[in-house]
Amino acid sequence: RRRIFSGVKPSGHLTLGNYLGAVRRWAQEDQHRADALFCVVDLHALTVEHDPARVRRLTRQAATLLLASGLDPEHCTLFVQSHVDEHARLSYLMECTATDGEMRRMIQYKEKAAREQARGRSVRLSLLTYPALMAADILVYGTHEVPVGEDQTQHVELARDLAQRFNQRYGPVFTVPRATNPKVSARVMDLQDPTSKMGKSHAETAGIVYLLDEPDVVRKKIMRAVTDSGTEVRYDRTGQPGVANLLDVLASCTDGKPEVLAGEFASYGELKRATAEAVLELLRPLQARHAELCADPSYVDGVLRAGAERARDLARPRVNEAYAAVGLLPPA
Ligand code: AQP
Repeated sequence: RRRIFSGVKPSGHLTLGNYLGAVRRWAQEDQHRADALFCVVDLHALTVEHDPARVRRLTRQAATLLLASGLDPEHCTLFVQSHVDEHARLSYLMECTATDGEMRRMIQYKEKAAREQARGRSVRLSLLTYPALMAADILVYGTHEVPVGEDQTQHVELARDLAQRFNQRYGPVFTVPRATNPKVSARVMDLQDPTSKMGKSHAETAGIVYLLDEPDVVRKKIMRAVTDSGTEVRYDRTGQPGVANLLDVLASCTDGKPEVLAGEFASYGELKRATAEAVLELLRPLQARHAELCADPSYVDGVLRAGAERARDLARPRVNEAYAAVGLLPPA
């Protein structure tokens, strides 16, 4: 059976971008067609300055939101990365496989390192080596497919390269994975700055729709979205990025085509109203289910405990094999 792995990082509250770019597909398609593992990748949240209590809270919240989005423990394995030691164990071998230059070329590293420096903070070494841990997350399960938004594709490609290089050097230990992106909404843009992606850890929150935003807040954020000069609703990602982003979101929520939807609106205001309603429609059941799950924390704990047990059992033999393959003496 094909294996799928993907994750979310508890570096902020989950956004509409996370949902449309990744989580929705995990729930609606991936868990039903493959052996799917989904993970709250908490170690990755330590790569920038963080508040420990907040990371702990966001980890639980992310797991709860994944369940509220429809991940079903009967159909997939859901767990927290730090509960499965094998990720960190394999990460070291990935650091021994990757090169310094490869890591420094990652777009996300360049962007996030610049952001940390602009805030007067030093850049943690783990921000640079992040893709090695992410490669370990993926490769440790013999993953075939990694369903992600566009921003993570470069990291999955690096994981591919590392798997191939490792196999060439030491023998065929790893499956070579590939990234898959959704057709629409692979990159949801910030409503206030439609040339940059909607990111959960950004300091400016007016352009970000969080999955747990109140309906009034969602409406306000979408109605205040930056559009472009002009009045005609056209789908033009470079010429009219703000309008195109709204059309993409609407298309993604309603299963339509952005080019076709463009012809249905006479003004930006109408487009915004329709988009806000479509987003609210999408969030309503998810928020209701989230509230139910919050009332039953022992259920969430049980899911995460069972998920980590299964993940550990799957991961351990492959990490042991990789350790032996590189020449480490197995314990007697
Ligand atoms: N704006 C987006 N549009 C489409 N997909 C997106 N994803 C993230 N932002 C968008 C996808 O959501 C999944 C989980 O993301 P992540 O937790 O790994 O974080 P990230 O990719 O680093 O982006 P975030 O959410 O904006 O977090 P920060 O601000 O901390 O970097 C991934 O599949 C991702 O592609």
